[in-house]
Amino acid sequence: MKIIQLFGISAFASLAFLGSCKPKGTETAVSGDAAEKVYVAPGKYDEVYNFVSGGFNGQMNVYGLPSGRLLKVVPIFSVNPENGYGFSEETKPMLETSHGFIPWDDQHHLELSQTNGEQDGRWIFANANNTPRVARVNLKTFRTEEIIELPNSAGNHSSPFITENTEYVVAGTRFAVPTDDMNGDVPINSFKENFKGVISFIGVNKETGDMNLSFQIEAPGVNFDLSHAGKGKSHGWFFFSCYNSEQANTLLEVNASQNDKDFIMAVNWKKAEEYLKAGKGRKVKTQYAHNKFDEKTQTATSKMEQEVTVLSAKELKDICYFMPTPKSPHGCDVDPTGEYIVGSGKLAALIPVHSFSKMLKAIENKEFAGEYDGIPILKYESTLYGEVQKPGLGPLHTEFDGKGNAYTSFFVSSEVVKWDIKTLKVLDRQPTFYSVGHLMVVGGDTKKPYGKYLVAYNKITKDRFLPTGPELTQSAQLYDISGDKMKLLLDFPTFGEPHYAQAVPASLIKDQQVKFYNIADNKHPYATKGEAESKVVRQGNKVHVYMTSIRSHFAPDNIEGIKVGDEVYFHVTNLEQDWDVPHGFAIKGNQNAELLIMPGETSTLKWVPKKAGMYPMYCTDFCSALHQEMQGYVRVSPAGSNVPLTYSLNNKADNAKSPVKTAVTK
Ligand code: K7E
Ligand code: CUA
Repeated sequence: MKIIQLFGISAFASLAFLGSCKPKGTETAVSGDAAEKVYVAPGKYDEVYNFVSGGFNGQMNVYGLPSGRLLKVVPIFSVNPENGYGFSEETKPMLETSHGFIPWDDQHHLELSQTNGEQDGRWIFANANNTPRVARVNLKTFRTEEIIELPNSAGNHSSPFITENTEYVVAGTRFAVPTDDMNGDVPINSFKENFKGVISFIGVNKETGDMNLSFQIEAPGVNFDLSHAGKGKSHGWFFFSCYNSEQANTLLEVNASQNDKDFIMAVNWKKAEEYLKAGKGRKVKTQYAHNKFDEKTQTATSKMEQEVTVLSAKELKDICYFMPTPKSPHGCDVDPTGEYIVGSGKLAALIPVHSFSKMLKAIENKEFAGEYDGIPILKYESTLYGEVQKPGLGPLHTEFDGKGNAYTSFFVSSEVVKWDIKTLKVLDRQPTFYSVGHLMVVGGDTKKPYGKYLVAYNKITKDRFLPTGPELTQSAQLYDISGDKMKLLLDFPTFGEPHYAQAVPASLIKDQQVKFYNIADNKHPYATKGEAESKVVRQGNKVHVYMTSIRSHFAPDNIEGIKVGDEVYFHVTNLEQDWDVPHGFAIKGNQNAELLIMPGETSTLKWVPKKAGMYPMYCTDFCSALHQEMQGYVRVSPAGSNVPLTYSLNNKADNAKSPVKTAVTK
């Protein structure tokens, strides 16, 4: 999110002072023992996994903390040539949508699965902002296993936040849009009649993690921005910040900044469940893709779903309530006890803290200030616990340390501010370099934060790293929050544009890692479980190569008789049964990317040679001392040629032991 542009327009003079400013004290900000605290000696492990959203690179990046070392890039919503995600035949279906195959998205928020409000290390969920989707990544394999598209939505921003037992992953639409069963082909200025803000509840299977779109709630047409689930005493509720209660459809930086207060919408999802059971939902015809990667076949499938059940917040009076919240709230964060709901108004000069118990009372006593599009508005004073006064400028996001403290990021005044949740007193402030967006405390949005570290994900890099042309690297900063005062420890560069992040003690995840796939369990329809089974099969103009790879050769490695006009599928099975021995596969002229095949896995590269010639293929991953010998040839003849389709391995003129075999033709 490029908030800075919010403040760029001079017509909006009252806000001109809010442009980001460079904090003083860059040099003195780091204390003496910082180096010691982030030093992870060679051969030693980091203490924490940090999962960082990739923003406009569509991926998730995994760092070790406190070192800030990059461990892995996990492709989720964008194709990744490095390992063939979205390029191999097996993974292409993961990126199917109702708009067809989409190779990219904008990934903002991540949320780890929880049990009883604590991290359980099973899955991490990710949102796609542009073409609304939610993904689930398995933390045993660090692979994206499932992606579900969201109908009736656009700009899936307040997502993917989860309930305390991962009952639901929840997603609110940022753009209000006409629902899919309405004609979306309407004048844009019919916003007020036709546009709705829909919230999706995605159910998660406790054992398998499988997602399904359980129901949606149709709410007024506003921009839902961020959210968090209630926890503990507020379990059963969900909270969404929204802006544009003005319902502007143009020049939002001015027109959606008119109202003194927008809202946090409280959703009673247990109540919504009751209405769903009672059949109060409307079945809406729509189309959305549901894509799953099956570990047994190592293949993804994409299914087009046709219907979703929608509950109307307007008709079912008691599932949604609006809590007025100053100045276009962005972050919407719930403290570890579930009592305090913090709204961060991007343009506010204070931080309002709502009380869950006061909210319940206000609902009971009908302390309403009116209605907004049929939804009751609670009185500001009735739900307000208190306001943090003069905290800084441009609050965005808040996390918690489990010791009664909150940490809020301030974009405009470029700082992290620590304050006491009960007394609402500011305890400490530290500059960030520069203009922090999201921040994250390890476990900071769960019932039991781990605390210790805080990371600021900054929007502006300026002078922090060696310059690299017009675009500078993205920047994160690590703080020690174990003492009374926060201490800046480290700068580290990040990929894409990080927004939210999650982190978990490494001990929860590191010992559950899948080391390789058991070849005996490989149910891929084109698996080749031994070199002797390798073969080539022609079916019309389709040629299937059942190929194996093992240090350091392919079988077969000589193929002749491919013709121009053929579609060749290299199904490469990696026969290795050892940790971290992938083989790669690429062939001259392939118009996709390499394959990177894990031990015991089968992956498929589609190759359509355009002209006759000799085509070398090779392994791209340095797998042994003789990796450079891991290569072969494919001979391509003109269409209609009568060169027979043959294949071989180790067929030398003076060695008849490995004869050339003729392809099976079906
Ligand atoms: Cu960048 Cu959560 Cu999309 Cu705030 S959002 S920074
Ligand atoms: Cu296999 Cu290099």
